[in-house]
Order: sequence, then structure tokens, then C-alpha cells
Amino acid sequence: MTSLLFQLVSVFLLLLAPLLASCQQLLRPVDCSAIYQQDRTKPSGVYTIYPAGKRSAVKVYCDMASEGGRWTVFQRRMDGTVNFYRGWDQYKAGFGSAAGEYWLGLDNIHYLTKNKTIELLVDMEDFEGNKAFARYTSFSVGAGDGFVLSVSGFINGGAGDSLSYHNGMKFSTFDKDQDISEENCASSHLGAFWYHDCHDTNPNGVYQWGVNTTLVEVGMDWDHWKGHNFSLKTISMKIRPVL
Ligand SMILES: [Ca+2]
Repeated sequence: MTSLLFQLVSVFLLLLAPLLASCQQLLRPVDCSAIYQQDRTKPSGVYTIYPAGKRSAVKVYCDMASEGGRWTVFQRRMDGTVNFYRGWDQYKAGFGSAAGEYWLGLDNIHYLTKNKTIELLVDMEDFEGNKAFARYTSFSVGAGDGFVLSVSGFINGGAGDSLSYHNGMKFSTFDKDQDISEENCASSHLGAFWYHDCHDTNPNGVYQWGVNTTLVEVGMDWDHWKGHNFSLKTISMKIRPVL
């Protein structure tokens, strides 16, 4: 009798499991795509996601409009109010505000791109209202202290491809030089990125309000659109799982 009861309870729990799993997803969405799929009328804005389980709550900006929406923004520059020239610990953990400028953190970006196919959208704008984007059908950031960038499948939205040059590189900050240049790319270009020898884009560089050649290639540039010495008005990097 006890055994029969046990079996019945087991079957009941097994039937309940998928429901519990979807409740979990409802309560603690892993990314903006999960939020969108629960309710497709949700507008763009700040939401809380859980990239790595229940203790990993973090606020992000969700772009629910561009190119079909569902995008989790992990990097966003728009007005120069946040200092992006920071060291390793800050780039690992994240900084800034999801309502404005921020960097989500390498640990979170790694979790969001782990064990699934993720695509990347890079949106940008100059100071005259011109917009362009670059899209990549595959994007991931590796584990460990390298946080190696894997990016491929470029789709041109008018911006050209300034990211493929960085494929396979480790992430570098001024206090952790992991680039392949003899110089310290992060300190000579006043940013932090998957520098190569050194960059085709410097999205975490200095916010400069357009062209400024006093210092060379330190602005927030995307070389194949506006050149190395043009610092953009806005740039944001966002990801979503390929469904
Ligand atoms: Ca170096």
C-alpha cells in the first residue's frame, strides 16, 4: 500500500515537473528573450534577469523593438555619463546603470552565451541621426580568466564588419593585458575590450562627442563605418538565443 502511494506521488511529481520548470522561468527569466516569450507586449526597458540561477539577479535593459526584439543588452553607451576606463574586477563583475550606460560583466555575458546558440546585434548612431548596425549569427564568451570571444556570421546593417578582427581574442583591461600586441592596448586606447593588435572597434573607449584627433584611436569607434577617429554618439551590444 505504501509502495503504491509512493508510486502515485512519484508519477504526480513527474507530471508536475515541466510545469514547475516553466514557473521557475516565469519567476526568474534567464534573459530578455524569456521575458518576451512570456508576454510579447512587454516594451523595451529595464528588467531583472537571472543569468546563472536564483542568486544571480541583475538588472538589464531589454530591447524589445530592434530586428524582432528579445535582445539582452550587455553594453550600452549613450551620453558619456559613466566612466568606462576601469580595471579587470569591474569588467568581470559589471558596472553602470541598466537605465543608462552600463557593462553587464564578463561573468554574466559568459553565462548568457554558454551552451546555446546566441546571436549578436551591435547598434550605433552618429551625431546627425544616422544609424547603422552589424549583426553576427554566432557569439559567445568563454569561461576562465580569458573570456575568449567567439564571433562569426557577419550580416551587414550598413556599419561594416569591425568585430571579426577580434574573434579568438582574450579580454583585456589596463591592469590585465591579454592582447597580442607588444603594447598594452587597453591603456593606450583608454578602453577595455577583446583587443587584438589593437582594434577595429573600441566601444568601451572614451566618450568624445565626434571627431577628436588629439589622442589617436581612443574614442568609441567602429572603424568600418566612421573610421578610427570618430567617436560615436551611441553604441550598444545586445544578444539573444537563436530560436
Ligand atoms: Ca600587450
